[in-house]
Amino acid sequence: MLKQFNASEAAGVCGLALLFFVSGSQAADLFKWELTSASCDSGNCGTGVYTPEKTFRDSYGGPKVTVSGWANTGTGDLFERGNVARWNGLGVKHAGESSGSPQHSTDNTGTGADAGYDVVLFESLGNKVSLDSIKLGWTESDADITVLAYTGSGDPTDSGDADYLGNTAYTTAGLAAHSWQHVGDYADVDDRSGKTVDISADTVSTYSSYWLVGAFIDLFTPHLSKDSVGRWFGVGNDKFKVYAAAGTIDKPSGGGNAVPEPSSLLLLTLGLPLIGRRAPSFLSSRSA
Ligand SMILES: [Ca+2]
Ligand SMILES: [Ca+2]
Ligand SMILES: [Ca+2]
Repeated sequence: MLKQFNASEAAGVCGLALLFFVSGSQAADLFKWELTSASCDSGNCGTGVYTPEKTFRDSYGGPKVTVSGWANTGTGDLFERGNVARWNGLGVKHAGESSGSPQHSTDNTGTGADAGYDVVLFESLGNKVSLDSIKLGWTESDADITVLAYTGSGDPTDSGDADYLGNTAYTTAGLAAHSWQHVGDYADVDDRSGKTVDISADTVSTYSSYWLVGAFIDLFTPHLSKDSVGRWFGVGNDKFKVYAAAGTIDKPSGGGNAVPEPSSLLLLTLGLPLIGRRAPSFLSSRSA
C-alpha cells in the first residue's frame, strides 16, 4: 500500500533528493593526480629515473594522466620535449640541460644550455578535466608558476597534429595560434599552505584534456611585479617539483574545447545561486 505524503513530508523528500543529486554530482566529479611511486601506472617512476613521460592513476579511480616535460628550447622559442623524473614531485630535464640540482627540477634558472622555461604537460587519458589546485613537493628559494589550458580540438601530444606542442612557440602569439589559454600566474607557491595553490577561480568554465604547469614566464605578468596581496613575480629563480594536481572531471567525452561545468549548469538550471564554485580539492576530502 502506497504511503501518502503530506505537503511538508513531500517537500522534505524532494529537498533530500535534490541535495543527494547535487552533492553526488559534485563528489563524482573530483580527481586527484598525485605524481608518486604509489600511483605510478607506467613509465619507470623510480626515484630520479628520467623518461620521456610517465603515467599515473587518479586517486579516486578516474582518468589516468600522462605527464611529460617540455621547455622553450627549440628554435624560435618552440617547445621541445625533454625528460621527466620523480622525486618529491616531478622535475623536468629539458633538452641539453644538466641533471644536477637545481636544473633537475621544473625551473627557469640557469645559463647557456641550462636556460629555458620548463613546463609539465598533463594529458588526461579519460574525460576532460578542470584543474582546481596544484601542489608542489620539493622547492628551493622561490616557486612562481604559470598555468595554461589547451582549448582547441586537436592533440598537442601528436607530432602529426597541427597543434603539436613541438610546433608551438612559447610566446603569446605562438600560444594563441595553437589554442593555449593562459589560466594564470601564481607567485610564491612554496610559501603557501601545503605548497598548494587554489586556481579554481581562474578555471570556472575551462575543461581540457591538456594542461601546462610551468616555472613562471613573464609573458602575461611582468617580471618584478606584485600580485593583489603583494607577492612578487620574478623569472630566473623558480625551481620546484610538481607533486599533484586536482580538480573536477567533465562528464561528456570529446575534444579539448572549454565547456561550462555540469554542476554549475545544474545549479543554474535549478535556479539556485552559485555559492562558491567548489572547494579546493587538497583542502577538502572527497565526500562520497
Ligand atoms: Ca629543469
Ligand atoms: Ca634550467
Ligand atoms: Ca620567481
